[in-house]
Amino acid sequence: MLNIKKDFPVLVNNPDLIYLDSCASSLKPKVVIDKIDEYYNKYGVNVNRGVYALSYHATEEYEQTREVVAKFINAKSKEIVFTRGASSALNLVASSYGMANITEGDEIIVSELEHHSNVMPWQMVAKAKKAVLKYVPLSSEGKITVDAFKQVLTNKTKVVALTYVSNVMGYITPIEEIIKLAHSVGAIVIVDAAQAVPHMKIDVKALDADFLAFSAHKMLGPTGLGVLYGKYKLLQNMDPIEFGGDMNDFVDLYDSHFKDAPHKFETGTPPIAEVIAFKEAIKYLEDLTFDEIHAHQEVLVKHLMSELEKIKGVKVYNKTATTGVVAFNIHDAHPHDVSTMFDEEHVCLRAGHHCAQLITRWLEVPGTLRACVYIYNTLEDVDKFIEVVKKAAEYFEEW
Ligand code: C6P
Repeated sequence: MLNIKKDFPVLVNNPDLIYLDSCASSLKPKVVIDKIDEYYNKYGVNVNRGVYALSYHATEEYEQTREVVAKFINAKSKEIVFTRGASSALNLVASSYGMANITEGDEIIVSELEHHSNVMPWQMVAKAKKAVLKYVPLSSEGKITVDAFKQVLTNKTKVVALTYVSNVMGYITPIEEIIKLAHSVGAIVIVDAAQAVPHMKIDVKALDADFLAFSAHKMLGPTGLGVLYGKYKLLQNMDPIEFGGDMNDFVDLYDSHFKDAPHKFETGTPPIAEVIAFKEAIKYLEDLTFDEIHAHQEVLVKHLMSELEKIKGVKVYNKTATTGVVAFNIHDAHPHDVSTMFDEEHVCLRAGHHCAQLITRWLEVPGTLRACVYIYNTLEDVDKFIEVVKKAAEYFEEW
């Protein structure tokens, strides 16, 4: 089992804290915080603009992260676009690729497992272009299956936008087979990997994904930063959706010429400290190794699920999920009412629809409680969490 709480200042400074909200945002190890500190204390200047040594250094540190990210997912560095988060990355594809390539009658496939940021942008495209939005029917457990995907795939399908791991159900979508099928009808696939990248090794070439989006802050990195991977040919053929400083080669009175991808998508001063520090998060994860991360998580999830199952009045919605997400409710109590009991006991978890209202509606509940275990959690954390669940189950039974 991993034993790394000491690497996370928030856990060191709050020894009573049981942090089970890593799906919303993970905690950051000291190496990441130190790198942010180093940027502001030692060179703290803009990138790609200054013609002086400090600016060259900042630019070098910034571009090194692009290389580290590319290697991490087996892409080329020119295929990595830095964005404000997974949401911005997903919106960029819909607003640029979607608006330019979707026409009347085309079909776009999504699912009820999607986070709002991977469904709302396609609703906008479908409305604007008179295209048809289709939903993969979920299995009785709430999973996307290859067979169900085949039911909605047609020769009119142009775009498939699916989550790799749902932020509520935690199931892993069989995305590799789905991508093959989508490509067989000429559709492109956008993979929302925001909840996948923190937990599993991703190889965009092996997957043959056209686009893949994720956020730094869910995988030990800084906030305000995301990544859009795109096949270079697709990125090169796309127009930027924001215009301004540093994304152009020259600007004339009535026309301008953009830089090549990825730079044409990164206008304005980027989140420099965040990008620079992000590589430390990736190095930290890689040093732990995904084998160790899996093994650790497996023990925690098994223990958590088996203990929850024993408590009367607890309903778990995703019993077979393995990625560390557990969605549950206690009796018929509203998750927001229950969550205050967890807060009183220093247990951080999320309650509500988790910005994925379609799946809570599919589950026919107003929301769920959601506990997410990650690399720094321990069996003791799970036991303390279970104690609070027991207390809440007793309290709300009498309510
Ligand atoms: N989910 C959660 O608590 P941003 O907020 O842009 O970094 O990521 C958006 C996003 C996209 N896809 C999935 C699958 C996600 O889980 C998220 C973010 C957080 O579940 C905050 S709503």
